Amino acid sequence: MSSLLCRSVSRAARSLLSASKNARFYSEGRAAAAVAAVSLNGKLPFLAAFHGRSDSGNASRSWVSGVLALPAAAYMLQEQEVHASEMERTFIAIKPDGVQRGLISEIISRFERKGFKLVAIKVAAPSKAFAQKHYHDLKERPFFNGLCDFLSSGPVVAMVWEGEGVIRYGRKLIGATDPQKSEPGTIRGDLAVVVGRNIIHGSDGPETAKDEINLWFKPEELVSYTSNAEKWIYGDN
Ligand code: DAT
Ligand code: MG
Repeated sequence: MSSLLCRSVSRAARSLLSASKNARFYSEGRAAAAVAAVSLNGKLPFLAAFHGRSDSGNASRSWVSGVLALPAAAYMLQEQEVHASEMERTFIAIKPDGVQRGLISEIISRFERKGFKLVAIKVAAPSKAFAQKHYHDLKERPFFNGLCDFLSSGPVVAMVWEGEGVIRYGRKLIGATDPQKSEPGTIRGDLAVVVGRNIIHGSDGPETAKDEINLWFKPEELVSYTSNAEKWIYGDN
């Protein structure tokens, strides 16, 4: 299919899906896709004109594959909309040691390659008071003051990552708090040596994730979008 045709089909599928949102069949992806595929013939008369051609040239073959792609495209679009509203988010920060050691791209790429989606990012220079807020649950610990001095000593890359199970799995990617105990293959296991310089922070549960995202970001700094890869990262068989 030409890219123009692809765009038209995609637009038509999208408009059909949004039109069908209030209809009962919206909850059943395959039914919506079937309706979309049938209705698209009416929406794209130039496509319908191809219908019934008997020659076996490329145009005919690409029309056939186009027809087959329509239900799938509509189904995938709908799947993505459902996913976007259900996805979990976590707060991840590259601490001053990770930034100073040039590990920003290394750390981001591990989350990105896994299939998680970056929805917010900024370079911040937190004050000591801000660091104390961030680590408030550790205020009784002997290392609290040094920890807050350290977090406020340099740039931090603050991020929000989104995906199914991202809070728990993000912690797995990061590894144990003490890099001496982190497994090889984890971020701290591969890239850090001591607990006081373990290069990365990750929320440890749904409540802290929500609190930390709210502490570091304004709602308008979080960007909701559908990534192109999502239809290949998520799916049930
Ligand atoms: P995590 O960062 O894995 O969630 P945590 O919340 O228990 O770990 O502690 C926050 C940070 O405090 C941790 O990343 C590094 C520092 N820290 C933890 N235990 C420490 C210790 N015994 N000595 C020095 N710093 C420590
Ligand atoms: Mg913690």
